[in-house]
Amino acid sequence: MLNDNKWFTEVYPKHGSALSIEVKAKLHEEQTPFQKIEIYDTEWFGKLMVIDGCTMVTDRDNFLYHEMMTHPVLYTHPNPKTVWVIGGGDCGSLKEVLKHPNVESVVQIEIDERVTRLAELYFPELCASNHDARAQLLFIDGIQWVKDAAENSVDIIIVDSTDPVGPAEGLFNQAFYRECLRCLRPDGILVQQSESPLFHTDLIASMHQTMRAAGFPSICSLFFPQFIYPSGWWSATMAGKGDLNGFREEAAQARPFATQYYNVEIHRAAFVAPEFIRKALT
Ligand code: AG3
Repeated sequence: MLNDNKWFTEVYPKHGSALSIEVKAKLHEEQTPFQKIEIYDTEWFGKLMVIDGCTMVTDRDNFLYHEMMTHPVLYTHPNPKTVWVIGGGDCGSLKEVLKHPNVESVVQIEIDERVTRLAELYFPELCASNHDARAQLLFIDGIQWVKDAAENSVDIIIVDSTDPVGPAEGLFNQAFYRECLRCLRPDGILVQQSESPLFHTDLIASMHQTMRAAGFPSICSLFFPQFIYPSGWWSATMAGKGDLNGFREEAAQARPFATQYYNVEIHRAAFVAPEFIRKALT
C-alpha cells in the first residue's frame, strides 16, 4: 500500500478509482477566498499544483493540455487577433497563445489572483510570457467580464477552468454560452476544457446540447491524453459562431515555434471521436 506521506492522491469516488503521485515535499498550502491551493514537489513530475484536492498542473505533463487548449482553436479560426482566456491562472494557456505572432492581444481573466502569484513562484516557465506587451492579466470574475463586454469584440474565448463545480460551475451553462456568443466576432470560436471522455461522457454530451441551445451552429470536441487528470484521457469542446472546418493546415505546418505534442497530424486526429462518444452525441 502507499505510504500517505510520500504520495499525493486524488480519489474519484464516483468512478471507483484514484491517482497517486509520489511527492518529495509539500511546498505550500493556502486557503484563498475561492479555494484551497496546494503546491508539491514530486519525484518525477516536477512541481504539482492542486486546487480543492484536484490536480491542476505538473511541470512534466502540462504541455499536453495547454497545447491542445490553444493551438487547435488558433489554427481553426481564419485570422485570430484577440483572445480571452477565462480562468487559466497558471498562465500555461496564455503562454501558448502568445506564441502566435498574429495574435495582437490576449486578456486572461482569472478570478483568483493567488493562482497566478503561486504559479509565478513555483511554475516560472508557464509564466515566462506574462510580461509580453500583448498580454493583460485581470483578476476578476470571468462570468461578469463576459456579461459586461461589448458584442463582436473578440475572436477566441478559451475557458481553462477547474471541474464544473465550485467557482467554475457558472462557466458551463447556457447563460454563459449566450454571452460568449454575443461577444464573439463572426468567425469567433469558444473552446472549453470538457473533462474526461471516459468518466464524463454525459457532461460532454450536455455541453454540446447546451452550446447548441445557446445558438452556436457548430460544435465539436477534441481528445488528448493527460496523465494527471481523471482517467488519464481528456477533452476540449469548441463552439463556433461560423463553421469549424477551416483548419489552416499550412500555417500550422509552418508554425514559427516549438511544440511538444501538437502537430498537423495530431490536430486532425484529435477531432476523431470514438464510437461511444459519437453515440452519446446523437
Ligand atoms: N484545468 C482543468 C483541471 C481539471 C482537473 N480535474 C481534476 N483533477 N479532477 C486545469 C488548469 C490548467 N491550466
